[in-house]
Amino acid sequence: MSSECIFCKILRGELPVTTVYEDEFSLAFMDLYPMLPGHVLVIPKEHHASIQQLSPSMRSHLFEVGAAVARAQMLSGLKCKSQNFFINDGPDANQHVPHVHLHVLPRSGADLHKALLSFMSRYNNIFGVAAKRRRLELLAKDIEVHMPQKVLSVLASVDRG
Ligand code: DGP
Repeated sequence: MSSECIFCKILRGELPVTTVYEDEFSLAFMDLYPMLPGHVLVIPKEHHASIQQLSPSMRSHLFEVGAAVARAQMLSGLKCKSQNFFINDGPDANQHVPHVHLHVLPRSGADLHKALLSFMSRYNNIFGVAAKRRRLELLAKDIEVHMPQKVLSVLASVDRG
């Protein structure tokens, strides 16, 4: 864990978060500055800035959780037929939070302009964080209900030894 990292602060319970899935290795939660409604981030509980520092089994686990999130987004009430999965890995690649995170962005086709616009303006918080968090909580409930109790992955068997 890193003392300054905001995602480590979330993991330690020092910052509020709207979670859709958690297991002993990872956490999936609503992006507070979503590019589109239902934007979820999946993080490892270990603090590492780059995917290069993760074990192969941890990288694979993040994508297993991401795939389960994508399925849950499609089953939820979201307008969502597809997803972008992406990782900004390093400052030159627009990584703002130096703790590995997989973006799972629900897409519905004609939403590219909306996504690009919110990418540029999402840190300008004109409606206030409280209202935003209420909206995120409603969306999260719709996603969380379709998540499996536990995502099956190689990690548990590999890393428990
Ligand atoms: P990136 O630019 O790839 O490093 O993405 C960082 C994401 O993290 C960005 O989409 C906004 C999100 N984010 C930043 N601060 C917080 C926070 O305090 N809580 C949550 N839930 N998301 C955050």
